[in-house]
Amino acid sequence: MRINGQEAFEHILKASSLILTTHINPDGDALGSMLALYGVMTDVGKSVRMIIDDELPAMYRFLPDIDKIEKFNHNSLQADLLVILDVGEATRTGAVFTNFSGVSLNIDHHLSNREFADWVHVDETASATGLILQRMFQSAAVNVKADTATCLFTAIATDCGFFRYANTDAETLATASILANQGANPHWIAERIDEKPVSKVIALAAVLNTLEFVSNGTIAAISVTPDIRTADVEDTESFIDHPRSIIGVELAMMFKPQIGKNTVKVSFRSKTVDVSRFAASFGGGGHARAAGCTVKGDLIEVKKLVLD
Ligand SMILES: [Mn+2]
Repeated sequence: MRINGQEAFEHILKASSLILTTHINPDGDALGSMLALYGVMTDVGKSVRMIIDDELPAMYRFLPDIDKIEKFNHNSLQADLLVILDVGEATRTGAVFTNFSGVSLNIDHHLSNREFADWVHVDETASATGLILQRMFQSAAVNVKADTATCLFTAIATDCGFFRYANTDAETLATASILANQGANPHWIAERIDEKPVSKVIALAAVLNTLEFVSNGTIAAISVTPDIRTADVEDTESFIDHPRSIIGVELAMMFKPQIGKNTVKVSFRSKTVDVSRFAASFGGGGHARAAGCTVKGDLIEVKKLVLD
């Protein structure tokens, strides 16, 4: 059932025990939103656990309380309420959703949201799930501490490319200002997000060597071929920003074969076309300007299929 933000927050406040989760391959919005809600709810005395069915990317280690996140261990999960943040469909939680017996609430901003939870508060106009949470905190007059502001600022800033993507609107900027007032340090957060190990720069150079164009240069594709060492490079997602930035390119794609599986992860970024519908036609989803899917086959097969 679709509910509004106030109703969603009331459900959270009514529960005495909460499990928070988010999507596999967690990004800044996923982790920042989960940690912000964790901070606010533990402050009011609730029993709160954070569980993700995946590893945590090292680049977000600076986020307060990130060490409290548990990796899903396939035990069945129980709490008054499962809050699923920044997730548009159940399988994106890994096996967390299916192993939880109880009532679930989904707070999200994905255009492709499938409304799988008992209660769903989805606002696809919000630039980040962190923005939706900050709206709830503000309207409930929650005292947002500096650590929580840092988590929310990271959530919002990373989902809008540090206020450069098409989803950056007046509310996004106004909210960032409020969070800066509440103790988030934009420069410090940007430095933490931007710094990277040398292995990542070397992997990026190799990936950019695979750059190719189709459709008269309006589509640019890069591939994370298996020979490119990315074992210690967890976040290759940002590599797609390079082909996307090329003059004349309307649609950027990145192909990444998944080791040990006969599947390829495909990411899409666009300047004007709706790629969420395109990704959905391959069983994926996302946002209008940023989406992705996982397609069966090897790199050559999947590239041909998608580019055709
Ligand atoms: Mn998000």
